[in-house]
Amino acid sequence: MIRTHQTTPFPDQKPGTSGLRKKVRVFQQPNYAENFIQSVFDVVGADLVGATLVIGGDGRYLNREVIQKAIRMAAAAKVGRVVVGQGGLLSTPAASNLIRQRGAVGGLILSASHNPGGPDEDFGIKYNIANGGPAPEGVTEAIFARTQVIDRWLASDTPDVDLDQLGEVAVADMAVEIVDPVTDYAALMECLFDFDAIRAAGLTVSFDAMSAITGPYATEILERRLGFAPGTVVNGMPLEDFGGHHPDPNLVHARELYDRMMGDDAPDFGAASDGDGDRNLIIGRGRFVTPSDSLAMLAANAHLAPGYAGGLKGIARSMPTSAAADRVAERLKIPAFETPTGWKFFGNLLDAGMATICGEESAGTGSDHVREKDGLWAVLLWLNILAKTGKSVDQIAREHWATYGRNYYARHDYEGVESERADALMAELRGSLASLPGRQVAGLTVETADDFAYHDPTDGSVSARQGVRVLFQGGSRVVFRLSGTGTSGATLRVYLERYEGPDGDLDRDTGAALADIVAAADEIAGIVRHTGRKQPDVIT
Ligand code: VG1
Ligand code: CO
Repeated sequence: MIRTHQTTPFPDQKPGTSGLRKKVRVFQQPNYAENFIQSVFDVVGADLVGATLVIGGDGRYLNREVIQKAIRMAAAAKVGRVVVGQGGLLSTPAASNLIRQRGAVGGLILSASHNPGGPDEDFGIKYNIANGGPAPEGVTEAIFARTQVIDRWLASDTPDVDLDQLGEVAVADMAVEIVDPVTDYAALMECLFDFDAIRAAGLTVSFDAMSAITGPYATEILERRLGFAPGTVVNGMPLEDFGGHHPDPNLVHARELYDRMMGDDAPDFGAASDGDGDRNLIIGRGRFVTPSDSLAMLAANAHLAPGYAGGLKGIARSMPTSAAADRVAERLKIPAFETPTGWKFFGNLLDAGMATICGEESAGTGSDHVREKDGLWAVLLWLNILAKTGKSVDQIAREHWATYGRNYYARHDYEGVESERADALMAELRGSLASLPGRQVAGLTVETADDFAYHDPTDGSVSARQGVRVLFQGGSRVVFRLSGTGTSGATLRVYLERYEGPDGDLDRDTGAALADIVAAADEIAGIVRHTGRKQPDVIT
């Protein structure tokens, strides 16, 4: 039987950069998750009837509970079949793949990605559309509008489903299919990459799954199918609270891996992924590769993998990501695209066949094989390149810079800033844009300054106010924007970049190379004055 439950709207259900993210306690309020899920279903509407819907999450605290709710609500929305990862688990890229393979109408991905998990931490819900990618802005805005007026949600009056039992059961008139979360994804990876070459290369690898979703995927693919030694995957068991850690693969939260890769007994290749498996950290023995550089180096060498042997159609990067990938596109004579932050802007370019590889400075890289960024994909493409060239990560990086020049790059995050202060900083900065060109700051001369607006070349849609960028003479740059994934206060992100040509000094310390840009950033935006912070909380 289908029951109607009365409810009232919550004012704060606006999806951010990547879905709705809130504290677990917020999601635990009566009707909170239901209101959002029902709003999604109301927006998708009749397309749900008889259709397939994929549901899975990164296994964090509340995952199973919300999946049970979503199943009952899908039955009430007359969905024909839901496909759920066993144990409620699906990495974000695996969910994207399942949506595409099953011809699903879309999917619910339950994750707060790199944010910590547990009863006092974060949870999230994201809706992906039929191409497997995050719902575009038009859809997320419609969902938000719906949350503001919702007055009822519907659910079948049925007991919980056993999420651990593979196979098919019925919930009201709907089929619930519990599938192995890894199998289809691992098969896709085997088509894209030369597993024989990787196996034969005799590389040593350390992969840190950060007690999050990639554990089972990495164990199956790296240890079982590619034959890397047992123990290659560390922290391989997904935990509801990620072992109390921040499942964010950066130099702060994956410090142990970094230290190991810089030590005497480092393996050839080190990598890590995040809570939901869509990010990657790449560190060769003695060589950290910035995500922006990784995108450029992967694009330059992708033809070495069977899935990309025919070449690339184009390269897309988010605006704050360094311009390193643009130089590769130029040499390959293919288009380069610059989109706002967040994977949802890449979907149209991939669907239109205008880009093949995409990436973000925040450790997200991916291709047209799915419509999400994909952590293990990046790891496997790197391994494929190392195996085919016989070179080390350090060698590949040095040769790349000697050809294209080097974009020294860092991101400074100021976390938990009072929202009013962060908004005041951005407002003042936006107000000063017109007066910036020609100004001398910290020995640099501002060439141009603007608030980035994206004009989607496929559908003509415009996304304005996507971050302030200040370009200096000589190709250095600073970008300012506020995070759209946090769950308390504001996070100011400051992206710093200096370009050094192939004949320049390619072996500098990044901090030293960026020092004058850091000083200029503070002078331009008044970071210390507005936030009261002398130092960023996280440097990546
Ligand atoms: C951050 C990153 C962005 C990424 C997003 C989702 O967004 O900067 O590049 O796409 O997280 O990644 P923001 O608005 O906080 O800067 V994930 O792995 O958290 O889904
Ligand atoms: Co993620």
